[in-house]
Amino acid sequence: MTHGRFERGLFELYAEDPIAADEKTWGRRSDPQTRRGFLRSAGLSALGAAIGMSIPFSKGMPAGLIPAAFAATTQPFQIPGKESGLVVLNDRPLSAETPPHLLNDLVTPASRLFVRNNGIPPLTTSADNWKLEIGGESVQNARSFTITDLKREFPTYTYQLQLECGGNGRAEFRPRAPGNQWTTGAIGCPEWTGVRLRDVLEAVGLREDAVYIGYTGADLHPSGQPEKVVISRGVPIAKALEDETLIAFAMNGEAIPDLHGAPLRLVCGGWPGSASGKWLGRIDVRNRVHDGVKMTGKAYRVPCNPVTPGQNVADEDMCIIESMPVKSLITSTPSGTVHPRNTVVSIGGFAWAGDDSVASVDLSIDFGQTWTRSKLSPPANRLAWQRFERSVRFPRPGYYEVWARATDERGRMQPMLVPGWNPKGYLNNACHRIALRVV
Ligand SMILES: Nc1nc2c(c(=O)[nH]1)N[C@H]1C(S)=C(S)[C@@H](COP(=O)(O)O)O[C@H]1N2
Ligand SMILES: [Mo]
Repeated sequence: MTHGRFERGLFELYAEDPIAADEKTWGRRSDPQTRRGFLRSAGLSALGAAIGMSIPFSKGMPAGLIPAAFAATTQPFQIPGKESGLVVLNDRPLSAETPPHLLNDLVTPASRLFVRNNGIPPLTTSADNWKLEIGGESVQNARSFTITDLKREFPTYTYQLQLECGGNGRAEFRPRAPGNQWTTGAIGCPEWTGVRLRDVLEAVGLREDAVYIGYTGADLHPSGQPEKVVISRGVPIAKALEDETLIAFAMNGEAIPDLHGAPLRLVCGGWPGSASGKWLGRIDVRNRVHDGVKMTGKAYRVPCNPVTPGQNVADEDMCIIESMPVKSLITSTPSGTVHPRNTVVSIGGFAWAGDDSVASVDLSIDFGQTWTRSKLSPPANRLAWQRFERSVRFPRPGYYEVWARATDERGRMQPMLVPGWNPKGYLNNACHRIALRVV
């Protein structure tokens, strides 16, 4: 790069050291006087040169935001049963996320649903001899069910339910949080069919002191040691007894795919994906908060009170994540598309809000200076994501970003910047942004 004091390309700098690149563009982080939310003129010309065009609303670009045009592109890697566009974050155990534009279906197809394995999937996932044990200290009559028993003894329900990993968005935390560096793609909303956990729990009988359920799956620990449990999490009884909490045997009208927990999985929509146990072999009804693997310590917990980024937090000051926060994703248009001037671009996507529903989704094309309301559809059922849509006209040629911001029915809104740093990088519900060019 030949502009001003930029000896190196901004793309390269952003890829390698986003903080240094950000300082070059906006001014020093340590000097709030130079960071009033305006690009330095050297920064503006460098950004314009890197993007290859002018930025009509550059005056409104807030400091500290890495232009969406610099977002990482996808890599080709084929997972059986998955589309090639999925991005593999880890292969042992397998974790892969879905780029936003592959999530444009109202009901997420199996081929496009993210995968998060903590261990090695079981070798045999045949439904025929599968057993689900229900036990624990707060159950009256411990019992084992085959899948045929479940289908015969209880009514079957179908719900469309969101599944989002608690760590979705982790890649944006600074200081960096360890774990899979999910960007935006650890979310999906398939249709699940199964029996209600409530009906099964009522059949075995709960004791008065029941407070929590905990699942155990049939997957193997990455160490290969058979006695080691991979993950065993759960939810409070109130969540377990909700209509939509399912012991599912089908996804999108077919047997659950192996990677997603065949032949039986728990689905607790709106809560961290880790509450939805795959390859479900056992449910314990507990007389205390379930203390299985990855329920304790810092796993799937955030500081009970806000902390300084990078701060050490004691385990006893960490609280279990329950309902996920309000969030949205622009899925109609991949980041980086080019549009002829004067065309109207239809911007659409999905919004969701954990246990609650979404009240509105607003869009901005001028870096958040003004917002317009989109058309928002009701969910297919409680805990399903909601479609938003709006035709957008861009006033003149140049580089734009489209920002989407959802608000839930309780008035809670997505933040523009990455919220509440936490040691494990959970719950990043910052607004989704895409880059777009008009020529
Ligand atoms: N038995 C078992 N259940 C599990 C996991 C696992 O590794 N083993 N991963 C959990 C996590 S962290 C998430 S986010 C979801 C991912 O579900 P998916 O792979 O079907 O998308 O499954 C959850 N259930
Ligand atoms: Mo997860």
